[in-house]
Amino acid sequence: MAVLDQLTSQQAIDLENKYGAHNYHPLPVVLSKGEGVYVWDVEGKKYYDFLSAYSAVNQGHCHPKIVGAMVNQAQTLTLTSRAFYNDMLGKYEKFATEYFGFDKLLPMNTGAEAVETALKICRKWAYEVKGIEENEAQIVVCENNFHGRTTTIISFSNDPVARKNFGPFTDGFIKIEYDNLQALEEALENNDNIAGFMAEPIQGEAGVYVPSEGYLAAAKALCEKHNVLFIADEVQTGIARTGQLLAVNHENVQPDILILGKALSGGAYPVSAVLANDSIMSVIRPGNHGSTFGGNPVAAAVAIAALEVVKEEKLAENAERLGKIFREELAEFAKENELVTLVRGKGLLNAVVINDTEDSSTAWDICMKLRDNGLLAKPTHGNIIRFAPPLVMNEEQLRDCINIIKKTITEFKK
Ligand code: IF1
Repeated sequence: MAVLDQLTSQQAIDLENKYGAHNYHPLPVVLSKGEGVYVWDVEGKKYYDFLSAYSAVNQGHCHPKIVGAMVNQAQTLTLTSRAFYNDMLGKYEKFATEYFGFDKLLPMNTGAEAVETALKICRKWAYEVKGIEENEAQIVVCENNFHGRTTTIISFSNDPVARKNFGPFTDGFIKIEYDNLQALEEALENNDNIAGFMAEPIQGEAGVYVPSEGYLAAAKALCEKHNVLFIADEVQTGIARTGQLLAVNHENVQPDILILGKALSGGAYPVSAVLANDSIMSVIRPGNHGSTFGGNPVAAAVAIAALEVVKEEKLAENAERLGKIFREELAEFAKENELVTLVRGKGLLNAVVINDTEDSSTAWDICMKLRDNGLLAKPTHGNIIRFAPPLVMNEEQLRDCINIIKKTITEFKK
């Protein structure tokens, strides 16, 4: 078999199993093409994508404008490193800072790198601006968080599978209950060493857990009162997914540090960023931080196009409108179907909680049937199915998908 011969699904799965590290347990479907809200497997079967690469593909698969910008830039200049200037990065930084309302942007590639970057900026700010004694800074984070997979980030995870046997871990983090303002207040009070509070505006991996209304605004106010930076990890919730450009916009909150990734490129290329105002970002000086690929011209061209698509195609408004229909329809369905406990979410980041024990395989088995019926979704922790289609979906397609979901669950037998 030549390396690039067309494979069957089983051949592709066998190759990954034999030659790839086993760090994932994918749903058995092998995709070879995508367009808009659809993907196709190698046998030509068409599916609705209800994962959107964990919300990276908000703009839809292979968006022509984004791919066009990428191809065009790839044929011109791909990488200079930051040892030299390139003629795209500054344009992108101006565009993106004005777009999100910050003074400065620091470009990286993956979400985890951007989270690491935010933590480093926060600590340096604590020592050089807030005046915390060196090595004493602490950052408050939330239980059941997901911020990525580097050693520092898993240091404050409480997922045993993500952590076990990867220690020793990084110090300097305090974990509090999510959506609990009193816990935050207690952590901030009587502790002058707190540098920042980092949270996901909606906890994704925890099962699309939407905090109480007002939580983010009140948390931001508490941070201000205690001179602590409010760090929003919008890697998954950002860029129109929840029905606003950022999930913090639902509560009119401007974070001190904003972390973006995933849909910043529309899924075409790894692009992440940290945004902050000058008073914070100015602690970063030459040599403090960087990346070979961060801020490369292809990433810059792709990100500009991806952000333009979000506004041109009114993706936030669409997510808001379709999200309401999705939750209304499935909440109705949950009343009559005993397998569905509830549906929750915001915009087009939603989850359906399956009525079974956390360790049962029901959610997985339903996802297999959804696959058979032409819709791809993935279970998360605790028998929950996440539903997050590309935001370029239209109402007719959404209603078609709701019917597939209802039919699949109605016919499902444990
Ligand atoms: C995997 C979940 C989603 C993120 C937030 C940073 C990152 C992520 C809020 C890191 C990444 C991913 C990565 C993916 C699974 C996934 C995920 F199920 F684990 F929770 F999206 F829902 N902050 N989320 O959600 O970004 O370094 O991956 O670019 O397999 O690890 P990254």
